Amino acid sequence: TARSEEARALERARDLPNSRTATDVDTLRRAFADHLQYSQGKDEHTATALDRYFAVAYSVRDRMMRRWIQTQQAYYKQDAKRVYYLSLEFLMGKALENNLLNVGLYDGMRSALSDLGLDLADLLSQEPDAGLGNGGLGRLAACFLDSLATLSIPAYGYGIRYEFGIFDQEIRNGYQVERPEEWLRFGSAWEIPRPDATVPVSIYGRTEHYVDEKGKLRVRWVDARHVLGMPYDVPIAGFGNSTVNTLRLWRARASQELDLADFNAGDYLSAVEDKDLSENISKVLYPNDLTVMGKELRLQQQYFFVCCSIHDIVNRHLKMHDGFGSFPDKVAIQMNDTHPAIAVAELMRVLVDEQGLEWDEAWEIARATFGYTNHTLMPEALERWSVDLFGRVLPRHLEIVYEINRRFIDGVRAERKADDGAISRMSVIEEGPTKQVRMANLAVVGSHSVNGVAALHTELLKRELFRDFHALWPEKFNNKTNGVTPRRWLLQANPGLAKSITEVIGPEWLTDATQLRRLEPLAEDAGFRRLFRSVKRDNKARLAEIVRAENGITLDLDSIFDVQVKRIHEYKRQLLDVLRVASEYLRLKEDRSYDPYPRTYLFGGKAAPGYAMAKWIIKLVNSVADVVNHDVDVKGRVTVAFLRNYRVSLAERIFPAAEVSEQISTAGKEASGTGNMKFALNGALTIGTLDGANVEIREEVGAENFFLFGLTVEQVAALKKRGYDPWEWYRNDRRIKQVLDALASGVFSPGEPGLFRPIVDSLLNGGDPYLVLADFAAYCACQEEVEKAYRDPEHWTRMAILNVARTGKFSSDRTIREYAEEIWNVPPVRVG
Ligand code: IMP
Ligand code: B1N
Repeated sequence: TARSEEARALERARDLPNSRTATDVDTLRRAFADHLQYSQGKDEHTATALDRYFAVAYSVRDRMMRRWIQTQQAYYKQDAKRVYYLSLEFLMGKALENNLLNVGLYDGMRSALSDLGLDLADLLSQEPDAGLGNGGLGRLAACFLDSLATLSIPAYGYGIRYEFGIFDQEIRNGYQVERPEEWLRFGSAWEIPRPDATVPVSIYGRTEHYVDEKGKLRVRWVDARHVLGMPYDVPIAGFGNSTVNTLRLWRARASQELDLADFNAGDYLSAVEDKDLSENISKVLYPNDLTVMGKELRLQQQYFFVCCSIHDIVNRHLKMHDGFGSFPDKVAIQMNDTHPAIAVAELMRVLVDEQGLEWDEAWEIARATFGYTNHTLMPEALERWSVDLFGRVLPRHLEIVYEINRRFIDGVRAERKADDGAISRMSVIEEGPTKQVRMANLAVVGSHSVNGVAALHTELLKRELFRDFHALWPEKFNNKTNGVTPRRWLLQANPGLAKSITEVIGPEWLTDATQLRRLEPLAEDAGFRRLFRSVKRDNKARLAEIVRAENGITLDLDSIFDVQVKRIHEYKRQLLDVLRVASEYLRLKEDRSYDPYPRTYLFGGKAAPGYAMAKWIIKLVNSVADVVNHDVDVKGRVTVAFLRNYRVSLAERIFPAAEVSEQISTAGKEASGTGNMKFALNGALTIGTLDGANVEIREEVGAENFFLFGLTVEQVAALKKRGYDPWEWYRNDRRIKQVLDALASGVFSPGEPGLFRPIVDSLLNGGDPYLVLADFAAYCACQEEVEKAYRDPEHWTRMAILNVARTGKFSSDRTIREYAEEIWNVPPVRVG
């Protein structure tokens, strides 16, 4: 056939000498030289560091291309079952170093460049972070992509190609200032636009019910506005195999022929202005972590990327299959929280309205295809759309949601499986003054699997948020404890430790993290402990260099590096941490004989732009830092720094340097946490509550290697039930009274005495909903235990090594293996 003719000719053409495939050092250097010349159009006089970065990136990308095509061909030829991970966030960070390591080109490229007098590390730093996410949920999606490719699972990520990802955080006078981050200003080396695979998307308009030629009652969506979704594909290479999967990100483009053509010549300019409006859909990531805003544009984003993705998935299926009988055997779709939950209604619309399936058949297919992961119990993060807004933007989907709900409720009623109270709580539509669509209920009803992200979180889901659903469908609920990729978070971030580990136990841990257990005996090896400490010290020095350059603060490398980095949120209790630091300061001031072990407290994290209290917490950390760092009385004992613009690439510097990991959320509030895992994997010891995955981390590393404090979920509930009055704690605990009085009187805000009233107020008069005061004393006592342990360096190092050795469970490879086997039923497809 013509195609195989073409294939043979292409193969012959590719076999000619070229600089794009071979991986020896000389050819890598040739590839770099060629890309500098032919792709960047630069010579050694005009090339910038960024040009050189691009030349390296393109050289690596070339070497991923064949594998990428072969992987996709293998999936096609084997008609493999695919997994589609739908997520509004993918917090990828930088790609070059990760790709170099995953495809095995790191050492070769470093030598190739060093022969040219170039330092690979300098070029790596040129790449902007792809910050297409807020925090844990988005970074989890990125770790999952790495594990999916490494486990050879046929998988695709689907999301939005935001023009602006998470904002760049500046600190001015101690306050957070947000600036847009133009990560695409110089173009991306990794994305490949696929205009040929563009998908039309409808929004607004109305529905028409009609009878078709066969006399069947059908519905069409008319008078809609149209937008186009253009895919940009990013290759995702597995580690140590030949798999290259695809992350497909959709960009909104104005639909010229559909809408612009409707305007007559006189309206030309407004027609072109209108184009901007449609393209707004993929402009910016909503910067809220764990709060929903109910904005129309956000609903448009959700539907836009879901519509494009479902269209793509259905098309790929129809290319190989005649109908939808085998759809759930060939397709698994995982919804990352409820942000893509409209997919349930969209697949129903496509199957019923467009493909002409009967409702019951379509519904069975949809349920068997979808899985839903819940990531939080926080009420402010539960997505609800007013029926009004929903019906205006997505008129047909509202009808479908009503129909799904009607059939669901009729079924439950008919089988007498729930009482009226339970039914109204499970209804997808919340009745009341303004009716709302409950996206979590839609996701539960429309999926065959609902999972939480840590054992405790899943138990609370079953007991609280989804209690009625759990009683109805207990078999639907399951736990998948989160994980992180050991490639980025140990091999890449902490090359010193990774090398030491590989030297003693070999490289198998990179794809089987449980092998880290073989380090356990090394905890008793004084030589290994010395090596471990020297690696940690080098990492502390690397981080200290950043803090010196950014904050102008010189860190004491002999001090304890005590770190809390994560989004700023009241439930995460950065306040508990900083209030204790402030209290330590006051104690040092009043008691000249108090001699704590020198400690450096590092904070980092972004506040949602509209979250006033989170912004006050940032200001407080910076103010405490100003006072403490400049007071000669405490100099050297306590140092505080707020690291601006916490992001994936900075995190890669922070975790390896940390010694104490602060995981101090109010019990029951943190669904899992993943930063907690990255710290432990890098040998930091956790001070933490029994919350999220902390519980399982403690189980793995052993209670004696974990600093536990604070109220449990049950104790929190009991205290609240009894009636928690923070004033009691204020009156009865001298340290609490002292530090809150100091805050209120302006000790930490010289010249602005009332500045921190809002914080004191929220704790004392606002009811202290996250029990900062109730856990304060226990936290302080536990920190004394931390200090005592640190004073014995051999003992501390033993504990740290055991933390590394025993955190293999928290590899995202384990998590993904569980999803693949227990939810998706997808076997791996080996490539090459
Ligand atoms: P995709 O799923 O549309 O991205 O296509 C994946 C891969 O399937 C492509 O890279 C092709 O190699 C292969 N493929 C798609 N359509 C055909 C076909 O009609 N014949 C042979 N291979 C195909
Ligand atoms: O998801 C992470 C967990 O480790 C964290 O504990 C959890 O807080 C986080 C709405 C969220 N849950 N919900 C969100 C993010 C953005 C948004 O617009 C909610 N993030 C989490 C991974 O499981």
